Amino acid sequence: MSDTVLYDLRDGVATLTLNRPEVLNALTEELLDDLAGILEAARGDNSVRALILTGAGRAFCAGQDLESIRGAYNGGRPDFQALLQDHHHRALRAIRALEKPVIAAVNGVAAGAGMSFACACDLRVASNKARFTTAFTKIGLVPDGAMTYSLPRLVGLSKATELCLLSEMVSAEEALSIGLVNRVVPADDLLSAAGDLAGELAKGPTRAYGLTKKLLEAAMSREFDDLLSVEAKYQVEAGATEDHGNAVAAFLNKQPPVFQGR
Ligand code: LHQ
Repeated sequence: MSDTVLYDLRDGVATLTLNRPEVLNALTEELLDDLAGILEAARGDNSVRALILTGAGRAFCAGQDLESIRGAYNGGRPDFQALLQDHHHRALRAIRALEKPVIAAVNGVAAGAGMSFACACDLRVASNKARFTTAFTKIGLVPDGAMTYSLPRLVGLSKATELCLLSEMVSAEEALSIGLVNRVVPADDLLSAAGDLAGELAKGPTRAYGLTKKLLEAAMSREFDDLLSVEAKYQVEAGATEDHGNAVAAFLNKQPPVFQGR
């Protein structure tokens, strides 16, 4: 594997760093495949209980690397279908399929598919230097990277429509005020703030977190009664975990719970 994505695992927290800082961590097929491979491996790795996705250098991610597909415009067009389906989608699906919390630590600009990746994560902690732009319409494209799925869910349809049509740059402060990010911290504190949050989650009931993530996803597209059935099914599963049994016992003994992630 190349070094387009750096990987660090400590105390249950895996940090994935997009690592093409000279081009603002723009996405190539190689980077997307590396990212997908790491995420897919993390899925079955019990030592990983929370993840952080961030960028090296001054940017989070500037979206698709337009230089890498420059040649395809010589008398033609890139194979959008293959690029999206075989590379972008594999990495996005890997984030959503992870039954563990994934935090985007947005250190700088997040543009186009870079913003889509930030939105695909479960939580977003932003540096005060972070900026967001959907960017797609600036180059005559529609939003991709499931932006039209995630953005309206985060900020509502009206704001998502504005951001997708106008592609204006959104500051970290505005991102916080519209619910696009969960927290904004000083740039120098970003990794420690994201690390603290991920560390807290890594010590939590991993199975319940994974099921909660799936339940929230299901809730967006189900009828009320249908959702109650899904909820009961997942509660049966969460209720059968060692973590649940131990936490109830700890509560009854007036002790703090200790979660093992199983
Ligand atoms: C870049 C990029 C970049 C290459 C900065 N590529 N080099 C999916 C499938 C198929 C096709 C198309 O797209 C998609 C999904 C998408 O993601 S479409 C959207 C693609 N992204 C963009 O359109 C954003 C393009 N970048 C920008 O608008 C700016 O660079 C932003 C606003 C992100 C940051 O602006 P600045 O802070 O002023 O930085 P900069 O523009 O000076 O960039 C620094 C360097 O990074 C520069 O290279 P240089 O050699 O001049 O230092 C840029 O060329 C390079 N870079 N984005 N996407």
